Amino acid sequence: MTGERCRVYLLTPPRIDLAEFAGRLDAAFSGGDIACVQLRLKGAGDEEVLAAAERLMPIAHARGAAFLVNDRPDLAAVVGADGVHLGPEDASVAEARRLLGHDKDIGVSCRASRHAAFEAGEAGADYVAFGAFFPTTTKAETARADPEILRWWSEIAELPSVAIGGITAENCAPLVAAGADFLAVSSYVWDHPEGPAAAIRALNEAIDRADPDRAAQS
Ligand code: TZP
Ligand code: MG
Repeated sequence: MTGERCRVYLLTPPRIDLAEFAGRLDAAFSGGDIACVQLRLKGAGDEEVLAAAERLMPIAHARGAAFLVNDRPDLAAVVGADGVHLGPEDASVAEARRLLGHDKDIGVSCRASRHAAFEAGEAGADYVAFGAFFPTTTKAETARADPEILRWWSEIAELPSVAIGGITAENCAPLVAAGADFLAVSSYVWDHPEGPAAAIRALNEAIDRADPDRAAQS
């Protein structure tokens, strides 16, 4: 397997205490490479999302990470985020593109659907997300995906893939080996007994162990 090294894509917890969480996000970055932070606050009002983005986006940018907003291309546009992550119940790629323009990243959750991934690619998405690969309590209703979908996608498409759902340093190797470009993680990082930096360190070590060829090339 060759290509760019697989990287960590970090989701916020669904609910946060903003002042406290800002410190935890900064701590996560001290554990090593994080490509992207997705603000994923469930049940939050617009003001809460906007305030969180204004506080957290500079932390991500200071470490060279992209900052994406979940569900809401309109709010992503207001705060000048780097993009948006869309699920099936959210705006279309076309609508998000209209709001965000061509320089921003639009990711689409395709669950375990090859058809959805084709459609997202044709609609102009910048990445497709597959999952959940493992049981998760972070999202109530999830499909279950097999790592084979990552292998299939990496063989037929140029568009990067994001693997999501219950991913840990202990279970991620088959996803990396199958060609995932990013591992999206939430509870593993925020619930890690040794803290978020230890979790990010363990994930990056696991990624490099799982694919030493790609690690060496990057
Ligand atoms: N979509 C499928 S699983 C999931 C989402 C947003 C949650 C991932 O969180 P965790 O805690 O890493 O399982
Ligand atoms: Mg959504």
